[in-house]
Amino acid sequence: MSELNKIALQILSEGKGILAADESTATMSKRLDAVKVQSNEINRLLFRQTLFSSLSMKECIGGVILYDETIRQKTSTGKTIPELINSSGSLTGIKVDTGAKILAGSIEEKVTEGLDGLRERLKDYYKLGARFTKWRGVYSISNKYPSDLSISSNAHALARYASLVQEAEMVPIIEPEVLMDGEHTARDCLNKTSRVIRRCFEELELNNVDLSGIILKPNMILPGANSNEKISNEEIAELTLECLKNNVPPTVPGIAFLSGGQSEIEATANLNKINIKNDTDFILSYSYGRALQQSALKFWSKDINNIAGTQEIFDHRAKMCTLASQGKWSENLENKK
Ligand code: 5MM
Repeated sequence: MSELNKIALQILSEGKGILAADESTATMSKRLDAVKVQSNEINRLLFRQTLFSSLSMKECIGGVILYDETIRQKTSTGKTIPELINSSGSLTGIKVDTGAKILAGSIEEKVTEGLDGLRERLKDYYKLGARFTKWRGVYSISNKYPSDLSISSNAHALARYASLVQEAEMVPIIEPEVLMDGEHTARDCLNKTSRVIRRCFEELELNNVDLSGIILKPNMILPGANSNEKISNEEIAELTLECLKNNVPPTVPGIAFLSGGQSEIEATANLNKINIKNDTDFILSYSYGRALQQSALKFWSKDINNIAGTQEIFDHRAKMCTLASQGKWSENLENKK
């Protein structure tokens, strides 16, 4: 078993998942504006360190993805944020892409940037305590998108990123996110996500990436956010598993879904059903941003010094997600806080 494979398995062991707290300053400011808290370095740190020092970090959160600002911050007791995360047995991850920019040659689509100088930045992040990384490609769905250009440009960048990360002895999370926006059906989402993921693996193999030392972070297969189609958790689970079985090589140890704008309960219920129906060898867990933090953020915004209350809300969410990644969640557990 390679060191990278061990790290990937450690992050996703025993139902544990990943807390995606890597919102860029622009996105975090949007989240804080929405709950009427001023977005400054101190408040961003306060909210995040509140989550990172909660009880569920030990039992539920195998890894936390940070943004550049946070990995360099210290808590009031002088610990660095990676030290705080590691103290509960969780691993520190870092978002290393520099964001999705308009793709030349395609009017509306985006390609994720950040390869320039990445080898040097990775050395720095390793010294700061990171053991895994994240890069997110975004794809929109419509009758003409995602285009072949967007599919191949993002796959190429993801693969070059992954190869550099493994060279730096860290585990790359590969996040090809097919967005939920649109009126498309779940079948469309299945077909387009399948093409996207297939192409990513072609490029990863071309770049000699060790597939046993990565974590895939895909979207679930869902109808578009503006579609009239209503499908059950059961169908979502079946389509999602079909997509993974047909397109992800079995050497990949773990898959951690993004929540992509689903509510906390939807993201939990769908993950639970996927695990109940899981007939693959993949570990199927979560790497949620909004679906882990939304309620905690709302509560915290009412009194940013109520650390224990905020942690209680976060602990509950993390526990529900960890149960879901073992297929042990049920709706009535939501009320037993
Ligand atoms: C937490 O949000 C991440 C960063 O977004 P920006 O770079 O746009 O600020 C994002 O990549 C996130 O990790 C994934 O999209 C998953 O988050 P959700 O909220 O969809 O689970």
